[in-house]
Amino acid sequence: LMISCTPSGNLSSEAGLDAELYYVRNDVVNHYALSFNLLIPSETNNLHFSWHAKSKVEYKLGFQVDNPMAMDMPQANISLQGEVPRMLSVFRVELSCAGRLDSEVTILMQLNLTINSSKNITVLNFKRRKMCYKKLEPEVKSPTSDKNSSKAIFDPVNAAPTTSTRVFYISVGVCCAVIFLVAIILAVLHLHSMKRIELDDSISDSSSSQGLSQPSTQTTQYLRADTPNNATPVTSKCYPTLRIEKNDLKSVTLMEAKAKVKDIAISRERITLKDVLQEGTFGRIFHGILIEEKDPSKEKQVFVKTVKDQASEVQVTMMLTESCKLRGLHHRNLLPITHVCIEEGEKPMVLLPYMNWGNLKLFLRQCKLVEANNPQAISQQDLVHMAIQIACGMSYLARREVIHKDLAARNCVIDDALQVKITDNALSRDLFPMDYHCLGDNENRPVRWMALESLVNNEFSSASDVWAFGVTLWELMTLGQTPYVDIDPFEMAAYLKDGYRIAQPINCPDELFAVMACCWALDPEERPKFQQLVQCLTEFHAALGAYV
Ligand SMILES: *[C@@H]1O[C@H](CO)[C@@H](O)[C@H](O)[C@H]1NC(C)=O
Ligand SMILES: *[C@@H]1O[C@H](CO)[C@@H](O)[C@H](O)[C@H]1NC(C)=O
Ligand SMILES: *[C@@H]1O[C@H](CO)[C@@H](O)[C@H](O)[C@H]1NC(C)=O
Ligand SMILES: CC(=O)N[C@H]1CO[C@H](CO)[C@@H](O)[C@@H]1O
Repeated sequence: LMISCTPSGNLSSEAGLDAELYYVRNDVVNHYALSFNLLIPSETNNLHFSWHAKSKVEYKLGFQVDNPMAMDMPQANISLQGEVPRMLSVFRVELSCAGRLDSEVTILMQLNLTINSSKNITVLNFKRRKMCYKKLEPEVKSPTSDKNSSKAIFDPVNAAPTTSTRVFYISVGVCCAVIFLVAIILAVLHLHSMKRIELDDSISDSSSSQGLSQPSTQTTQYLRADTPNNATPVTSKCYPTLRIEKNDLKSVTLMEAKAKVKDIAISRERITLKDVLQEGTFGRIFHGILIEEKDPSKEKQVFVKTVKDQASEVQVTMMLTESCKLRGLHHRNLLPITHVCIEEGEKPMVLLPYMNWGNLKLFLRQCKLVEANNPQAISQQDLVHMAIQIACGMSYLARREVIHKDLAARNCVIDDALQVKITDNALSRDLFPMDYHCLGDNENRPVRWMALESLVNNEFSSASDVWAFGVTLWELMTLGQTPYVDIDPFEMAAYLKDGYRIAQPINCPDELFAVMACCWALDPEERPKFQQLVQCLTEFHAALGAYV
């Protein structure tokens, strides 16, 4: 008896690189192979198993998925009960995501074997994991990128009732894709002709306009890039178009960004993704589980920052670069990157230690909702305690001469002990688009958190971080409101120059507002240092305790 499968699920003949994984060979069960819980790439929809038996072996086949909402029950193209063929044969198991939610799904295939009609049953459990995503657009990719799986789906002989509806959706998807493709090609041609007239420089022109319409160099992603989701960045003047971010990154390439994090790279096998915590246009934060390298029975909870299919190379580069802002720093109020996963063919992932109440801004907003019914949900003293922790973390950064440049509640996280940690701003532009603006200079910046000298002269220092701390303190006291919400971002500099600042929040004590106002002194020299802020807030915190 022999049963084998390639780890990625592809047929070995087409993959070439994948070694065949033998589960049963010469009647011996390979329990080691069966213990693997292999991850299959999200674009792989079929597993192919090879098998044959020298004598009479009967089998029963069954499937289980742990999340039926995310994945339909797998379908095999052999009957669920029968005899193992005597000739070497291949059977296929179709794993299709339901497209209803984002989740990692564990699939169990159970094969019960009875040799020579004895009473002795051998139970083989094959485990696989696959990441399923909510379907936002018609499935375009699988029929084009994976010819074999599309053949299977379109095969009229094997077509089950459910596959006929899928055929319909896929046809619609293909039609949409073709229409989009034609539209994009026309647009690109139009752009070309316009630019030629303007620049009369066809060589550099063709490369730049190609870059705009096709952020990814891989042809398989091309169709995806044309979907409506991605159309907005192309037309919008602001982030996330290509050129702006290049500026931001000072032209770091993806290769360079990956090389910088090689030493903290880990294998994808060690990461299990659970719920999506936050989601933007191209980025996502998952709650994940990381298996310890030395002791696989030990697990650690992590945040996993990653990108979706439609993210461009520049967006990926930016996520990796920005994630490294606090790398290597150790302080109880800082949350630096711990690992990355940059395996070929997988979306890069950035791992940070988990904090169970998540993003501070979202947490504050949640408190605001709760506060309507329960005014004592979170006390002023708690909020001041959070501010002290942020000031402590920032004081450490200032001593190490690290300038954060984007301190805000959205770039902090919190846990159930009300412990607050400052983290980097990777993906924040995508997850909190309302907090970033570009002022015609193609750079997307947290305008409402920026000191005047940063806005006007692009000057950043610990003193400009102090300004942002003042705004963050205001965010805490207002439970996550947007500062300067009525001011046009273009007017911010003029408004600040004229001496206007955000108003004192209702219920915010004068002493506390005085602390914020000091942080917004026009002259950077006049602003308090973080060490002074820690001291002053600690005294205020103690005084609040005395009143209660
Ligand atoms: C295989 O056998 C086990 C135990 O005998 C049983 O619980 C399970 O349902 C069987 N699976 C299939 C697919 O028949
Ligand atoms: C099942 O599918 C595989 C691969 O697609 C094919 O080689 C095999 O002949 C099929 N088996 C049956 C019984 O249809
Ligand atoms: C069943 O199979 C196992 C191993 O294949 C063997 O150790 C055991 O003796 C068998 N039992 C019977 C009743 O045949
Ligand atoms: C294009 C391609 O990869 N075709 C393969 C599809 O699967 C069959 C077996 O079912 C192979 O023989 C083909 O080479």
